[in-house]
Formats: sequence, C-alpha cells, structure tokens
Amino acid sequence: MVRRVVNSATVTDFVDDATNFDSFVNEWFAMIDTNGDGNLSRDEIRDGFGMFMPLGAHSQPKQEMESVLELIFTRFDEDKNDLLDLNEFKSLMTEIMYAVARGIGGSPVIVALENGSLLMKAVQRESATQSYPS
Ligand SMILES: [Ca+2]
Ligand SMILES: [Ca+2]
Repeated sequence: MVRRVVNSATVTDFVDDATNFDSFVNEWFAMIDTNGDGNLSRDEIRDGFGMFMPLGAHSQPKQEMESVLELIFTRFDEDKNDLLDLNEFKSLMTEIMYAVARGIGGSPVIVALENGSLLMKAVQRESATQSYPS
C-alpha cells in the first residue's frame, strides 16, 4: 500500500477552495450517477467506489462495504429517500475530507476510502500549486 505524508492543511485547503472543490464533487457525482437521473442510488455508490478505489474495493469484504453504505445513507441521506442528491453527496465528500484532515482513523468511511484517489487528488493539487523556492 502506498502511503504519502499529507498534512491536514493539504486537505482543508483543497475543501476550502470552493470553486475547485465544487467541480471535484460535480465531476465525481456525474461519474458515479451512471443512469444520469441526478441521484445516487446505493448500487451506484457501491459500483462507483469500486471503480475509483480498485485496491480498496478488492480487499474490502462485501459486508464491510454494505455497512459503509448503511453509515453513509444514515448520516447523509437527509430526506431519507434512499438516494443521495448532489447536495447530500457534497456533504458526504466534505465530511470525508475533513475527517481525513483531522486524522480520524477507524471510521468505516475512512477505512473504505483510504486507498482511494480522493486523498491523492488533494496531494496532487498541493504539488501542482506549491512551489519550493530554493
Ligand atoms: Ca442515478
Ligand atoms: Ca436523499
């Protein structure tokens, strides 16, 4: 497993850059919403996470993925229609990023995502925007 050192500012800067974060969330939402109805079903989220986190999904027992989905919908499906709309999805992504920033381990969502590209995206952004004067 590849580990990179990411400080909390890497992640919070990424989330706090609203324009950038919005397009990041929109991009993900569009990719995961495979039937294009503007809502994410449990199946779409399950497949989406598998698609973007091949390593995590591969090593992830099925039941664990289901409990992650349960946790996500309990916490973020505000109108309880068993679908995540863009705003609910954005809350989820924001929560994930801040949880990562706070360094919370052991949260099922974080465990499911820690191998994923989410963090890498923040890292890549930092590398792209930071310059190191010699
Ligand atoms: Ca959909
Ligand atoms: Ca909903």
